[in-house]
Amino acid sequence: MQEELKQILVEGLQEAGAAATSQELSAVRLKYFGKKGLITQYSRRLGMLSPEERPRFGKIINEVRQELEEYLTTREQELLALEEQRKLESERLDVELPGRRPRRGHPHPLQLIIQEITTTFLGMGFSVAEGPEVELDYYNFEALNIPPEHPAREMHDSLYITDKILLRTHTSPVQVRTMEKVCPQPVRIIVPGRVYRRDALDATHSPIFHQIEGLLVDKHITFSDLKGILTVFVQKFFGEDRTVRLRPSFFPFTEPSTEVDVSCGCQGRGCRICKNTGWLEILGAGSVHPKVLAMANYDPELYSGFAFGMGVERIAMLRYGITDIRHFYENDLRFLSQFS
Ligand code: 2NM
Repeated sequence: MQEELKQILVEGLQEAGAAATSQELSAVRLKYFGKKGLITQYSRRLGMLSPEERPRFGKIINEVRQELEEYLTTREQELLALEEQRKLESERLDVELPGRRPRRGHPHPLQLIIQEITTTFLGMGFSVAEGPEVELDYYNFEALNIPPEHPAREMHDSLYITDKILLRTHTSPVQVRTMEKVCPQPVRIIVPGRVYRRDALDATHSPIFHQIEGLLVDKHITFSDLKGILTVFVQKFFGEDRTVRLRPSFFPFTEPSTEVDVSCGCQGRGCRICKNTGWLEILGAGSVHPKVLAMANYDPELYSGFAFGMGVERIAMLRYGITDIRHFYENDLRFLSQFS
């Protein structure tokens, strides 16, 4: 019995030493000290011994129990410390690790064009004006000398909300509103914004697009002021080697009116972009019609001015060599990220 107990102790110490985790160690403890544990069973057998034998075996059992228990406790502390250390190691937080940078965005190509054109005009003393996209028929047409029979007023061009309210078809109503507001002060504004027309989407048309219009009203303003300002703009935007050409045209709100062309980058050699004409049509302009001035309360005998308007998409397509307007609205990053 004594030999058996010694053997149990040796095995118990060995198993406790081999336990790699506190969980494994608990299993060892159960095997020896549990309800049906090897040492527990010996303690129970003590009662079956004679009173003479009891003290001697009791002492041996107690010694074995004590030694194994002590070692289990020591080993448990070792393992718990080890596990704590491993846990801390795995949860280590490096407060000096650089953060993950979010991917940086960039302006949409149309916004880049709007910003660049706007900045050029700011440099010539213009300020930026903005106004509503849902507009009164009065500001969109009537105050601009567009009579009721004019084609631009027909339903196929405009998107009406009621018979007096529509989505603006150009940014000109902002210019009328500004004239009304600041009259009789001079006006020198640039108006970028979104406009709406009842057009089907194709490679060169979109029912929603962007315009930049300009307006200058003061005493003694002539057509040559218009040509001078537009030449500065064209040479800043397209290059110092470019020239402008004016062609007679018609707009209800300007008289006289003109189409403005910029000389092509091919320098007249002829290319696909200018269709071998040497010229690119970029905007419309003219002297503000006396009726338009008068409706905004300026005296046409004292004041004169010029206005111009351009399509942002068209300018962007010319600048970047883009052949389909729909690229601007499809939010495909393979397209957009080329303008970062
Ligand atoms: C254009 C062409 C010519 C224009 C005129 C006015 C206003 F309000 F002063 F009458 N705003 N914009 C204008 C003139 C716009 O776009 C092709």
